Amino acid sequence: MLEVEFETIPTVPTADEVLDRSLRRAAAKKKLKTNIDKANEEFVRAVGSAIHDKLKSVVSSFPSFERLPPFYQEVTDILVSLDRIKKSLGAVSWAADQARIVGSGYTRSMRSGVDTDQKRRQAVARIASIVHQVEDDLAFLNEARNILRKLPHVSEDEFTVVVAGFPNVGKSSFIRLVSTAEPEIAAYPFTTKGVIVGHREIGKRDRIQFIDTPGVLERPADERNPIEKQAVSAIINTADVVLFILDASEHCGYSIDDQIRLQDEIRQLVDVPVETVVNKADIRGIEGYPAMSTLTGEGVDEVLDLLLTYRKEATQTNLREPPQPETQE
Ligand SMILES: Nc1nc2c(ncn2[C@@H]2O[C@H](COP(=O)(O)OP(=O)(O)OP(=O)(O)O)[C@@H](O)[C@H]2O)c(=O)[nH]1
Ligand SMILES: [Mg+2]
Repeated sequence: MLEVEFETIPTVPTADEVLDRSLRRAAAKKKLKTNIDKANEEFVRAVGSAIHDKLKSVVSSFPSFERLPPFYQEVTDILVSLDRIKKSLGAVSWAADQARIVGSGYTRSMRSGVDTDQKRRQAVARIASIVHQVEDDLAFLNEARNILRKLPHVSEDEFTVVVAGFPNVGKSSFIRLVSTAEPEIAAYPFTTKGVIVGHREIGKRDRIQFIDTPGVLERPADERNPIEKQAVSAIINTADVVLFILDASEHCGYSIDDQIRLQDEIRQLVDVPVETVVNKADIRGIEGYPAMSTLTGEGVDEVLDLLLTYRKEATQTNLREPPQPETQE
């Protein structure tokens, strides 16, 4: 399983923090030298290399986005812009190299006979200006880090049901009933603002992954907001089966026709099965679709059983392993 390491990205320091820390370290080294020229030389070399190391460690604390699963690449792009992250990482890496180059250049220039105190001050000013040039990049990377670390863990290996539909139709109510996830439920649209992951144990050793998504409106893809775009990305990139929930009561605030059009769009977007069920059947059902009510619990087990039939098919076709006998579960 490819682990997504967003949670382990440490806080990205500000430009001033990078400078203060490196100057303090270098000052400690300078104290060890008794000859003033040697001390200045050591100081400048140490500042350059401390800044180099710190900035490079910022860059390497971010994962290489090309190697992440497509869902994480897309969501990163939706939430913080992949291009901007790459540009900022490039700028910080450049500053790291420049700091070391300038540090060792000044170190070499401190021959006997030159005013090494003056050289030291010039070197520190040059290096500080390099670090300040990437001040905005460091601040942006810290914002990105704060957003990315909150993304849920989506496993690529587990059989995954993605629950989709218009806002307010009862997606989160279903996820709450059948999985470990505890999404917020409320009587207004866009209660769920990001992808939420839960699990359900199947037998003793196995589990499936349930993904709750924000509601999606029936409108052109480029008009969708970032919340809807995350939902579409999860549907396209993570689902083994999509559970599309219709609200026939229209209590959600949207017409059945619009909901069916969205369902058709999603069927076109994915290669996996899309199972459509009608929720809020305690108010109203539609002929021809399985019905459930997350309020009364009616029909929910049947919907789960239906989803699990896809899991068996996926197990047989993907893994080419014989299904486990039912009696052992
Ligand atoms: N009568 C009835 N109400 C339901 C049922 N399921 C959900 N609701 C209500 O519908 C509203 C929306 O439920 P949520 O589960 O938050 O819907 P959602 O699809 O996750 O909504 P978003 O996150 O906004 O997209 C809440 O007021 C629920 O109590 C149901 O089976 N019957
Ligand atoms: Mg929800």
